[in-house]
Amino acid sequence: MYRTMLRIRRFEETAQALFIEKRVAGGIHVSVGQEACSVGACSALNIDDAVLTTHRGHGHSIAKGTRLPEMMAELMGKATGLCHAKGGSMHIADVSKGHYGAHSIVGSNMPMAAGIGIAFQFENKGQVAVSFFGDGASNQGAFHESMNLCAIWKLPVIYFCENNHYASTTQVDYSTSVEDISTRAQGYGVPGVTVDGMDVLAVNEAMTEAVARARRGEGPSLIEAKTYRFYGHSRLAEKFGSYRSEAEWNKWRESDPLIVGERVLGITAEDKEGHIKAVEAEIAEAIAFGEASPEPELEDAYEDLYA
Ligand SMILES: Cc1ncc(C[n+]2csc(CCOP(=O)(O)OP(=O)(O)O)c2C)c(N)n1
Repeated sequence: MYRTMLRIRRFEETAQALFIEKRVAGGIHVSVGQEACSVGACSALNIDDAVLTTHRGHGHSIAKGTRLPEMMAELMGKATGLCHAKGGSMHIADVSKGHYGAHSIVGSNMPMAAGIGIAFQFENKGQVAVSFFGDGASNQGAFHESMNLCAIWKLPVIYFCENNHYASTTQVDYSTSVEDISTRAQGYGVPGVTVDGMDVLAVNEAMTEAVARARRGEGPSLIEAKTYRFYGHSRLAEKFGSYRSEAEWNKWRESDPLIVGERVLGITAEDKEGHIKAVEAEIAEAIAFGEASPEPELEDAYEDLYA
């Protein structure tokens, strides 16, 4: 779990640096600070369970098992990218790993998870579908409509809210009618729980319970993980300043998921050094693969189209 959190951290910081150098194209939203959510949640899943992620989805993809080289190539707009350069950072998909796409329209992946939940229930193989979303997305109609349907049909769907306290620059206290988003589950007769989203084990424990419930045919759950993003909303937006204070930012840095992870997972200084070395090698390999890969051909634009 520690290695995967570190892998996500380094992948995203590297992708951000490459974005500054214009070697990564399009938009980029990093989830640095939220690694315990991705890893705690996905480590409770099997490869054939489904995840549907958001515009801030690199962490979920890596935690679900997506390989770094093809992911980096996708961000760099190369033909060898996971989606042949048609997705980029915000639309990564890797169905071979049960990753049914990063979706940039806020809230859009919740009804899709419900749809996959219907298929899973029909096939009856005990698979679950997980929708990751932010605090802002919990105010979307899609959240309420799809949770109601999942509840009445007892679909194996898990709603995983990463409450990082801001939707772009709008604070959750301003935009959201409840203190704990998990309490909204009560309105649909669904279990809801709030956990420390900086603690990978706390997240994993809540997720393991929700997965077991879904596999038993008892329907959906809502998990709210309270977390924080250490960088700005997107691209190179400021870390703090116009909409959040430096003091608040510093306070959350004390519970950096990697620091908490070292403690709760019992990582020694020697372990840490080994993990850092291994991850740096993986990142170097991913960059080299992306750099060496060809650009897509113009005629490739007509492939992968469905009507
Ligand atoms: C339906 C829709 N409205 C607005 C946007 C523009 N937008 C992109 S990300 C974002 C904020 C989302 O906040 P939240 O759901 O809390 O996720 P976070 O960015 O904090 O991970 C907005 C408003 C969008 N992509 N889709």
